[in-house]
Amino acid sequence: MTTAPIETGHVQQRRILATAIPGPRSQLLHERKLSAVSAGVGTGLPVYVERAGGGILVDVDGNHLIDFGSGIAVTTVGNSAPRVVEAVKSQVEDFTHTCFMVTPYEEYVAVCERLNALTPGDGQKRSALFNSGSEAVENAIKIARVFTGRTAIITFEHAYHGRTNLTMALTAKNMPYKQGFGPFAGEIYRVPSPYPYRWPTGVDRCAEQAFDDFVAQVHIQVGEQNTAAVIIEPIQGEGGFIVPPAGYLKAIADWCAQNGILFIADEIQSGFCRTGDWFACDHEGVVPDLITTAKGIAGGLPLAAVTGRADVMDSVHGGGLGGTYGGNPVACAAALAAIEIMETEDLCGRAREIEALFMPRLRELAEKFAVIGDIRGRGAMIAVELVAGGGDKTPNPALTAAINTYCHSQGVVTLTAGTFGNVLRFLPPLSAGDDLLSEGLDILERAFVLNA
Ligand code: PLZ
Repeated sequence: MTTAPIETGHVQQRRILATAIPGPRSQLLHERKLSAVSAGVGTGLPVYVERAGGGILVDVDGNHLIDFGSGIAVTTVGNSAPRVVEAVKSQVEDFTHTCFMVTPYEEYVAVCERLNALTPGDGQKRSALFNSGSEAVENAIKIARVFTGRTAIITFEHAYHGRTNLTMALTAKNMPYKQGFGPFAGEIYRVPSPYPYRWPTGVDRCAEQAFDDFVAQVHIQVGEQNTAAVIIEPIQGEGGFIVPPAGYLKAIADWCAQNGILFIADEIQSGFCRTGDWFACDHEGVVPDLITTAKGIAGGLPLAAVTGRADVMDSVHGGGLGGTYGGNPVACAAALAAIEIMETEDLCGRAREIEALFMPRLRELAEKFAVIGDIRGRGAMIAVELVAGGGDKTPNPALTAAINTYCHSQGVVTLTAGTFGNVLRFLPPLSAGDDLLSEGLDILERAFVLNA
């Protein structure tokens, strides 16, 4: 039996393989998918889910899979967390939509109050709510441009900020996100990412040189006076869980402040207890001017936000921000419940426990398998980067895919990431118990034994 730290609903917290993965019912559904859904929408593991809770996904064939992905860092409080379900049911019975821009409601205001209080910094803040992470990022850029009267935006190598036109321009990786979808939004400039493991002159020089490069390139290519904002993921997500060296984020934020440039932290993947703090910026004492959030905020319902300095957020003309569904009351009710769970169950502490469980196991693996070039991340946002091995850092996407596929076949839903497709990332729900997580790690270990 698993010791689940928080309520997990009615899903048995055990891995059960009832059929091959994917099973016959999933395969039938997948055939329907192929003839009904655009080929442009991919699926990492075509098991069709019927129920989920705690650390388990149950598929239509009765397989119970261990969830190491949380639907890409969304179900931090667990799937269908009982308190979220209650809040949603009650809100659905009251009303489902009015459009906040037409006739407002308390839930939207309450979510903004919570965001203003929980995000880094003690100053006066304001928030605005949207539907997706990409939309939040787009709006953060709009707000930064209005406030500064400048247009240029600085983004990083390995960055991921979304799939809409402006956010594709911010995103670094061409395949699959950008290929053929241009032209992209203008006035976006890309600078080197502080990637310690791959920094050409070595990890020790990364913080200082990456910062110097940043300053030089903004000055030479863009001009500080033209730059509205720098947008950065405090831990790069899709790019491969790249953790900048200590002090780097603070140096960039301070430099931004000196130059009248806004510092935007995209905490869509790293926020809401995922890294062992409410937000990854907290770890370094960095206070962004604007912060974008989504994913973990609402226990699986679609909600996103921009939160930031009141003077910046209020610089936008009335009616300049909005959208039909932004801050939908059902999503807001879910967010209020999810945030309450994070607080009362100390999910930041739980994320740190998960780090303490994963890290030693991964270090042991790295001692046995030279193909593990790097282990990194914080809290329950952890990754291993796979390389050729023996001092050769050539990315190893083939092995990464093989290990991922093996884990899937054994009922562990792992995810890959990384510009070079050679990163296995672990984002378990914080509601998953230690036994389940350990079992998932046992299977990961077997995947290395069989494939590496
Ligand atoms: N910013 C930091 O991680 C979404 C993308 C999955 P949306 N990451 C998962 C995929 O392949 O589409 C993300 C993120 C960061 C922005 C976003 C975008 O958030 O809610 O997917 O729009």
